[in-house]
Amino acid sequence: MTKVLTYGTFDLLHWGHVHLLERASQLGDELIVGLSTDEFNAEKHKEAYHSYEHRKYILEAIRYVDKVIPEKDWEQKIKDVQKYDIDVFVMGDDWKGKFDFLKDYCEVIYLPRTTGISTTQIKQDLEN
Ligand code: C2G
Repeated sequence: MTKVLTYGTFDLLHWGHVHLLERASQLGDELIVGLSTDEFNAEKHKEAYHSYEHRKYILEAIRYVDKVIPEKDWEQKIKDVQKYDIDVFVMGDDWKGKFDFLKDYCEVIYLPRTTGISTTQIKQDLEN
């Protein structure tokens, strides 16, 4: 049983997010998503449109996602990898290199980020 882990805010869920989740799920048998809490988003200098509970509700409806856990801080990843017996850690390659410390605990894969879509772009387009 290969277990995959990824993290993110996943606000205003769009096809770039889903494409990441789809590819991550194809790397194993179970995909766990660490979803940034509203408080952690503030630490990331992000303000999500949807609350944590609503973003969790949406993610749990996606066929590629098996479990959603809260991402509360930058320090929890090693503990999460050990707690959930993770084999593969995945992030979009806008994070390339940032989580290489996890290579001591599991495989680390950065997938190409989907171009042409982002939550920021959606917000900007809707403002105009
Ligand atoms: N992503 C993507 N293509 C896009 C937009 C996002 O592949 N067009 C990927 C990102 O690379 C990330 C995931 O989708 O792997 C979630 O993106 P965000 O919700 O923006 O997450 P982020 O703010 O990058 O938080 O500890 C890690 C952080 O919580 C990551």
